[in-house]
Amino acid sequence: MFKGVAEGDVPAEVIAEEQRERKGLFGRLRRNLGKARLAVRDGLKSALYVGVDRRLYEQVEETLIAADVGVDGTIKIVDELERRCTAKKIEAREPFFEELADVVAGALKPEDPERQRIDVSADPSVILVVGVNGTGKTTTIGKIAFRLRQMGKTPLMVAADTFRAAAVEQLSAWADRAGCDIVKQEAGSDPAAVVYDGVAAARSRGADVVIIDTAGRLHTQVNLMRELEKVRRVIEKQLPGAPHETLLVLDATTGQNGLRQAQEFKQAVDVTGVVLTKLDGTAKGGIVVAIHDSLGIPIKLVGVGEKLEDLRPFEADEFARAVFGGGDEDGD
Ligand SMILES: Nc1nc2c(ncn2[C@@H]2O[C@H](COP(=O)(O)OP(=O)(O)O)[C@@H](O)[C@H]2O)c(=O)[nH]1
Ligand SMILES: [Mg+2]
Repeated sequence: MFKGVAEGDVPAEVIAEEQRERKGLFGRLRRNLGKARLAVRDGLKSALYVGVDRRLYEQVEETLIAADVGVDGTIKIVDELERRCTAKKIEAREPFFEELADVVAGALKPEDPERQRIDVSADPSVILVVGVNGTGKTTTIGKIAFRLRQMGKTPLMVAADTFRAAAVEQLSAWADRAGCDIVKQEAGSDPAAVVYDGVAAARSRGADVVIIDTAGRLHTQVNLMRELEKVRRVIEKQLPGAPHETLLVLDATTGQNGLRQAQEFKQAVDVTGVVLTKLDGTAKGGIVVAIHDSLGIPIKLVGVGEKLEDLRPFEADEFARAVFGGGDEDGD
């Protein structure tokens, strides 16, 4: 999940629990996507007699679009699928689905696998967390801090969502739960000033990872996007090389709108990774393909619930197999 934390630092029971949970999660995703999967399979029954034909590809296309993969990504995937199936002379259902999952997984992997991990190797590392209101930024920060604590790191939260007093209180509650320090000022303060304080505090208190919460903003709110650019500049100036990560938090249930958000945030603050939240409650995980395919932003983490432990590294192969893949087993 993190780059800069030795694998040996992660307690074995944490890893075991994660593997158990992941099976359940992808099983759930499979069930959520059941209808789309069944539609493809029903179509396939008749298609089986005539092999892998045009109708089948059209059905796959519809499924991908229904899962929010987006038109461009869908076309690329189906073209590649067709090329491979022709080359390998694939005519039966199972190998066809296997190939589909493989192509989707390929569309989700950055060339350098290291880019899929959160870089916390600098000391201190700075993670800036951005996104639209209600996507799960504050919750995700709590989860990340908790994971880092489990790995023996000393995170420090910075409450730069100064819009509402409640936002600062909410982050403080997560800091308590995760067992880490927080830097905050009264509501209404300049977020850039809070961030400046936060980075300075990390250095003086010896914290390793600074995690910055920001106010939710719509990608269409020009002034608020400027404010975010300013926050970023302040960090850059104070600590060359920072922020080491700028994570965009996206709500998986919002579908195609997520792609527009990603475009705008990427332009303003150079997003290094996406955290896809609420994957526990949707059948629309396909948006990750659209984001990775058209913007080249890797998906780094997924949120699978409202609790401290409900954060997972994103695994392209498992994800693709759960959502689009072959096999009839339920996954759990
Ligand atoms: N089911 C589910 N709910 C989540 C997840 N992440 C966040 N939430 C919920 O989404 C709501 C908004 O979260 P919050 O962190 O306040 O969003 P923010 O406005 O971006 O800071 C809260 O009710 C969270 O409990 C997740 O992965 N799964
Ligand atoms: Mg918040």
